[in-house]
Amino acid sequence: MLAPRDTPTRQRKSLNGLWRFVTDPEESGRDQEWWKGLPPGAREMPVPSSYNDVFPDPAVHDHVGDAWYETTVRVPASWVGERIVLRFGSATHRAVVWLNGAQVAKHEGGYTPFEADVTKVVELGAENRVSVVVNNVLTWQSLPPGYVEDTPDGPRQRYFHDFFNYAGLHRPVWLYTTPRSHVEDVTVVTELAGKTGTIRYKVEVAGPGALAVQVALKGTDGTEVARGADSSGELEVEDVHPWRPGEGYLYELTVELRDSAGVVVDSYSLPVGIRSVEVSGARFLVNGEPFYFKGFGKHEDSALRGKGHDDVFMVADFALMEWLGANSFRTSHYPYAEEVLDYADRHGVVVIDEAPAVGLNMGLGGGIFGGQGFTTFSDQTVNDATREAHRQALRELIARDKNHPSVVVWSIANEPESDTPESRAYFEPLAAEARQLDASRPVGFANVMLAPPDKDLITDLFDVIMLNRYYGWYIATGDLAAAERELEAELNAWATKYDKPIIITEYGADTVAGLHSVLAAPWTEDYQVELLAMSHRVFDRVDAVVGEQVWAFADFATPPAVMRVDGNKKGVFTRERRPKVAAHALRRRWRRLE
Ligand code: BDP
Repeated sequence: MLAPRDTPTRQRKSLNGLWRFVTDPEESGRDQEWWKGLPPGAREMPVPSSYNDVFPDPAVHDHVGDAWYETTVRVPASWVGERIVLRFGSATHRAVVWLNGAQVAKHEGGYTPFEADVTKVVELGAENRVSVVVNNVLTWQSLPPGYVEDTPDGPRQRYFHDFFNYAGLHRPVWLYTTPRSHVEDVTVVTELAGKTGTIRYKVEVAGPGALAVQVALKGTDGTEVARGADSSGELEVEDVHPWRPGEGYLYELTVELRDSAGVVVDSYSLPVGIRSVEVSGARFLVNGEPFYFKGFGKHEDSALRGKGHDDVFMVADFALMEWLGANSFRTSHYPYAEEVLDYADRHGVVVIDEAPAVGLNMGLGGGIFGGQGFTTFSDQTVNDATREAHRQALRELIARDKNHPSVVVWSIANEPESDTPESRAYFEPLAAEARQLDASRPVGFANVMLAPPDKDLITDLFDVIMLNRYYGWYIATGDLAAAERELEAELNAWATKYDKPIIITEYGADTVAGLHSVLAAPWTEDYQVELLAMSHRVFDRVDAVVGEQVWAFADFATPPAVMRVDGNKKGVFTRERRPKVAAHALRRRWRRLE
């Protein structure tokens, strides 16, 4: 799926700003046709943002069910003759969209974009009303899963993941044009052999008329370096300037559609980084060279905005990662905004791109304690319909992100149950699906502590081993000597069982900023520093470990829980992005200052 861009043949208009907003606790909006106009009492709500934390109002913060958004947009009269598309970066977790009272889109899944061709519905040169109902309910068939409990005080959303169930219009909303006959999609796969780069490309065209496809590749100085005259083919780039970790060199691939007179009908430009990714034995190779992941599991999370995309936080987070010497992160536990991947592409940051499949494990509590009292896989819980939703989420993730050079691994789930025959039956087709959708990138999942190598039943289906490990925190709490022994024993067991690279995708300790103790005690900044140092000693002793991503980049909001102090405090930065002492320690290691 192409991102909307301004090109010589396309225009965009942003719908970001203040929309009208109302929650619908009685679920009456659909019956009363609120797409014809919101009832009195609607408030103003910023888009993009989560709606939960903007008002000091528990009825909004803890709302379960439908919430309505409405805005108006003046569509330029000059857009006559164009195809006009309304596009949402995401709507969490599902939405129905109307334009001028006509339903134009319906989408399930809170972290991927969707769009509607509104050419026939839009009124040119006039105000148009856009109405959206978003619904935040999590069920056993949604990703992530959850269920609603009816209580005497109203419905309560329960779920199995450790971050707050933020909802709303989290990402930019656009109205954009394309010509009637247009570039519908472009796919690129790149390879690197010595000084020669190869781009295999495929262009999909939609609309009337037989049009010729031409593609041209330019370097950053504007020089054309390769050209193709077919809807699919291979471009060879001699003396290539590769995309590499730390340097996001991007060529520009311009796709043009021309009519029989040679007139350009549509033009679309895609940034392309030429790089290769490969797993070879227990090594992870980028451009043929061993790559070591240094970085974080993150969240889209900040005060007031919740999961709303925010350029200030995005740029600041990347800047802090660079300051630390981090080279990578995982989009735990859902696909992040497209703007984030564009930024990673431009700055040479490596990304493990994760599907919104978190909480598929009833052996885990909100963090890691205690079971939930359900069976994970059953007719009543995670079932075939969930797997279909999961398959669809993978399709949409890969369709959106397949062209990003920064993305080097697909993570198809976080900490799912993976030690039962049912889990194998569930994941085998999904791993195959991911490979079929994109054969060019390794596929993995983040394994949970409950499924060490003697219990896990699915790792053979994947290319990389990604481990979330809490030695020194959830086990061997406060005993770093025992933690060191046990962590090393487990990593060696993985390395003995499989000839695959191991990426530690989570390790860390909850840390209250400002809390210190002489003898490093859990929850203090001193303990976080020592736990990370202990982990690093072990990683450095196990050859198969090819990466370390600390949990987490910053403190983040969770549902209320006895193990959470105003949210999850495993951040190396506070939620406001102030460093804890561990940030300085990581910087010394990752920038090799010690
Ligand atoms: C892991 C999860 C992550 C949690 C973390 C924790 O993958 O989402 O936030 O543990 O407990 O189980 O802090």
